[in-house]
Amino acid sequence: MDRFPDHDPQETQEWLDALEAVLEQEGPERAHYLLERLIDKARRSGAYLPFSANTAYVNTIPPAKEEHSPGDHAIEHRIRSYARWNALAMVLRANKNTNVGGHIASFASAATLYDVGFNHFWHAPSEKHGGDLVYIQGHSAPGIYSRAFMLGRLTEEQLDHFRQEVGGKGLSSYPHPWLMPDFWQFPTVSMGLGPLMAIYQARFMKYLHDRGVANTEERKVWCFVGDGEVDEPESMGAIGIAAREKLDNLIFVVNCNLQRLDGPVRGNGKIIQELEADFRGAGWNVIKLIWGSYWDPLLARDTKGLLQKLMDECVDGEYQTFKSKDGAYVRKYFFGKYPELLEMVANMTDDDIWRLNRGGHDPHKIYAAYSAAVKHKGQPTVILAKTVKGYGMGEAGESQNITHQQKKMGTISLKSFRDRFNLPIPDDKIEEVPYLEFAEGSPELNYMREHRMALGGYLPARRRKAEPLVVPPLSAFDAFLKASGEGREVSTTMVFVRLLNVLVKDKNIGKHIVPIVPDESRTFGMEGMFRQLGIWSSVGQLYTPQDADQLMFYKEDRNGQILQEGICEPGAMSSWIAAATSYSMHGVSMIPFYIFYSMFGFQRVGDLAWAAGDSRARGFLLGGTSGRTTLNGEGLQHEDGHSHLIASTIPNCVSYDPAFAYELAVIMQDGLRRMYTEQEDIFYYITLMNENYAHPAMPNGAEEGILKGMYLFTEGQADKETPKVQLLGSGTILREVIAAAELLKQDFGVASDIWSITSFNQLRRDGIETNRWNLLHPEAKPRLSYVESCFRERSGPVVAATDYMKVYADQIRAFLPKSYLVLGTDGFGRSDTREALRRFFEVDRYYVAVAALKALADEEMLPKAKVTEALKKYGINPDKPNPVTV
Ligand SMILES: Cc1ncc(C[n+]2csc(CCOP(=O)(O)OP(=O)(O)O)c2C)c(N)n1
Ligand SMILES: [Mg+2]
Repeated sequence: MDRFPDHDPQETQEWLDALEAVLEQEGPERAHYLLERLIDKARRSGAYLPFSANTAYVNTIPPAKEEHSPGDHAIEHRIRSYARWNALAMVLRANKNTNVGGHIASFASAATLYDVGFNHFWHAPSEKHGGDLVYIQGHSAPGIYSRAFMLGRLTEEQLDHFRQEVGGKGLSSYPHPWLMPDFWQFPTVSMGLGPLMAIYQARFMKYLHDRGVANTEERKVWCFVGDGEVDEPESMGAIGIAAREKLDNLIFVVNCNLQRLDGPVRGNGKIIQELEADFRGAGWNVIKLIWGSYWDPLLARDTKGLLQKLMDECVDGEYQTFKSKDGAYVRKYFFGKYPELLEMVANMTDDDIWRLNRGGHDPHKIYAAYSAAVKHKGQPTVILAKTVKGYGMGEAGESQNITHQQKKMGTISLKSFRDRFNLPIPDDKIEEVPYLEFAEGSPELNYMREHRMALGGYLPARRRKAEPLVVPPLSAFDAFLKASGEGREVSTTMVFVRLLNVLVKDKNIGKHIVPIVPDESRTFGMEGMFRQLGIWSSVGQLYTPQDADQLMFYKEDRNGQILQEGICEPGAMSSWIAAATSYSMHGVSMIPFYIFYSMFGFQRVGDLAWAAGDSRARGFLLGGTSGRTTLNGEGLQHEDGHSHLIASTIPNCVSYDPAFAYELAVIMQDGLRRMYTEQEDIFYYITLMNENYAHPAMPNGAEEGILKGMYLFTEGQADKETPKVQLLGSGTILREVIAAAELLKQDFGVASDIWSITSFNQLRRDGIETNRWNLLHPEAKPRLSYVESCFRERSGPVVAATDYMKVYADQIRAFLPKSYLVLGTDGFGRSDTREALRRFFEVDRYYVAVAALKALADEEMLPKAKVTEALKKYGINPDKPNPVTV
């Protein structure tokens, strides 16, 4: 308001009095209406009124509108105090003997926010309710364990093994479903992924409901977010989507303790005000939960708005400093700014002033905010709760910049913590930091149990399996196992789309398929599915599509099956994770197929792919237009030569680079079986290409090799005198290898065995496993890796060529008894024809032939002059610059 000088205070007062009268007699809704009309009138008359999404720095819900908690507050306080202590104890104890780290201050600030949720709001899955989903902030894990311990869900021994998981009794540092598959549901500790995944989870629940797959109506997604965490673009980047999709099943709780790891979040500003404007601007329902009940009488007496003015003026850096000091300091430096306010608190002691609490520590206010949030319709809700980082830690960390990593507390601090929370620990035991439990039959334990039972059971808890699905046998894909026939040249992408078409029509699993595309359907020839399956939209289609008169028009539908994500790979990946973990979160397996430009896959959303592994996701990722030379024309940013390498870093990601239709059919069928019938916690990454060619029939008995990673495609005919090579090819480059074998035979009389390598990644995994076994069983008969067993009775050097970096094929070197020469596409891509690119990157048939001759020459099976002859014959300049350097 200071921006506008008041030229006529009397007139101002008249308007304010008029408003006051409306508020009193007709209520706030009428007042709101009149104000909106006045603003509208002013704007229509040409006045420039810039939008402000901010309200005063006070609670959104006034005391008179607060819904009262039905809980027993004394009992809840005791429960919470024990929870605080145990959380702290497990970190201190874990660090006494080992140096494994842990966090105290985050949960200390959030304890009441969690406690109210556990006691009153969060449903576990039961007969009556599908269960709420709670994304817990990673660094609050000790507090969650602490509560589970008090309920008898975890033992003291487990608590003592916090962050010491190797022996099998430990507790994960953070929420990791991979490591604690019955407990944690969502991996959240990589900042920003929790909020992003929660938004798409809430959206996916609406999708499931609209499609009639699962009833998700009463269920909510709660997501706890750190105020520092909102710095991540992933945290804030999708909030507009949540509002647009009207996700009223979504509640964010931002724990605004004003600090992150190094220091203040917004020392010079106010994080709550900043977020209020961001979320309101995006269309969210915003509930500010700033001040606790002890402030209510002061605010009620603040008729001139001076206290509110001071609250507005004070920045977060100051608010943090206040809570690191004491009541006398707050009196002097906060209230002391205005003599009237100093007067207002004159009859309060310093202790009274210190007790003025923040909203996020007040169970009554939290209850009121939560109950308003769960009732709100038509919008997602964010609760901005102001708290104190390290609450209760006193001089050991409360509101101190160092507090985030504080994992030690001296005896004096522990004693004052004990006294502050009235904990029954005698002085002579304090240094042991004993865990506290409520005795069987105590009112506190009964209270905790009864409240959880009323809400359906314990949380967090994770479901490991759903009903298995009956997946089609390989014979359902019979058409793909035969040769495509003369003139029927198709890409593996087209083959995939046809396979998907078979699957969506399958009577057992058709309904479970979730095709996910980030605005690339036309790129992959999937536009036919728009009409056939429909694009899911919660409002259906409110317009006549431009192409309505065409067979394959752009159809949006409430029952649509396709998730069209727009140009948002992190969002598409989050949808995929929601679908891929649906077996656990919703008790019904979904089969997501997310297809993307391989270059905008793992390297764009790598950390989400890692979280998918941790989440035990089951589904298919399809890297379309894969390879450095196979996507002609697109150039450096599009041509991918390394996604398989990134895929190989995720332990439960199974990856393949098939060349032919039957390979893809075999791989997909087996993936369906493993993930949805056997319910293995793995997911698939399969690369697809856009090069059209004819597909041969499946060689007899090739299935096993296709799945293991290699099989003999054709055998070279050779007598004893004929030199022989083993040629390995992957993806479309297999076709260059096949052509190279022809050149070798015709031009140099060399015979080749040709192997199709469907996965160098899988071959390496098998080899590593075999070597490991041999290492640990030195006197047993050594086992052979699959690669070794393939080449045991084969002669001639081995040459491999792929459309990826050389290191991809190089992965099996250790398991090859012979010399091994690898061709690959290291370097930046560029646009040109496939032919020119393959020559440039030295992976075309001529280079394969030259490499084979060189390998034979190295083994003295051919004179070196033959290699020179081939270079000349195929027009290869030996002084051509290395493609990596240009
Ligand atoms: C992507 C990512 N970057 C950095 C970190 C390291 N880190 C862990 S906690 C933290 C500070 C968190 O502050 P805030 O979000 O405010 O949470 P608080 O502990 O204050 O509740 C940081 C930087 C991380 N876990 N994830
Ligand atoms: Mg913080």
